[in-house]
Amino acid sequence: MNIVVIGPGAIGSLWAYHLHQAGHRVSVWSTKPHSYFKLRLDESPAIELANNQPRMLQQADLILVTVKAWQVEQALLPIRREINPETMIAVMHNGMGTSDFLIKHFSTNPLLVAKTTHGAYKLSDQQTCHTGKGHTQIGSLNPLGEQCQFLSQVLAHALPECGWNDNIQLALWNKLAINCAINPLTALHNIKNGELAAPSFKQQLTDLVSEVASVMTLQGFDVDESQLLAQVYQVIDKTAQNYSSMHQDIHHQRRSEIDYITGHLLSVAKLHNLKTPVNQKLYDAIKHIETVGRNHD
Ligand code: KPL
Repeated sequence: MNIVVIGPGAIGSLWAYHLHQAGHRVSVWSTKPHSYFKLRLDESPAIELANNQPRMLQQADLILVTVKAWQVEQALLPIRREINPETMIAVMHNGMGTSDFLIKHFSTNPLLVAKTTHGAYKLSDQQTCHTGKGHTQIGSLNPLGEQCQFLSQVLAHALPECGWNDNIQLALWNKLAINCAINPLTALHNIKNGELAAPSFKQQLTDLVSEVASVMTLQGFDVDESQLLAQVYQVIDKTAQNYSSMHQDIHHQRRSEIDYITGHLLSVAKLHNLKTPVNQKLYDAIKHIETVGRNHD
């Protein structure tokens, strides 16, 4: 397949590398000006992929968008005329809230959304480390996307494991619950995920998850609140030694994904006239740090 990966950050590079090794014609689209993009994964020899070549976009069978949620619009809008109306577009990012934009601007394209638990980070522009093997799920965002279930096999062949999920929205909401609970708290308290297992965080985690569960119920999902909380504690335990992505963004004074994690929850809660004060407080605190900085607290 002709595949363009938009946003070769850590996860984008991981996929670009494996899709290339699986025999696909892979190129990338990045903010870098060069026409080639050099990529090394772990100890493997470097590969060279075409970068920012409109012809590749025009010929793409699949565009895999791996930029952060808040970058999806700004990455796709300038190039939308280069994208064939039949090209499959799959987004893969933390958080939720980009589907309205995609459905509005790419209504003729098969649209898909994927979530992955693979861990990767960039040592440098060219060097990516695959830090943890994970699992990927992909599902459709529109009826045309439903016809692209074979994509899960394409992805699974390149980087196992990957499965098709008919109920990808539920999977995304479950992940959103985990991110609403873990990410803002670890960023605010400047702690690793594992430190949230302390009894002092129990009430707050319970309240955060309870609010997410209420919103999910209003969205039509059948939610078991205690199971959702148990999942949060499982992730805290499994990723105890990690700093969450929001912790890292705030620590490095980068824009975080708060608008597409807690912010998405708040906007859906608002549609249902539901108050979610515990999440609102964390949202406000993170926005405050993003705009004013931690020193002015
Ligand atoms: O997805 C994550 C993130 O950091 O964004 C978790 C699951 C919380 C792991 O750190």
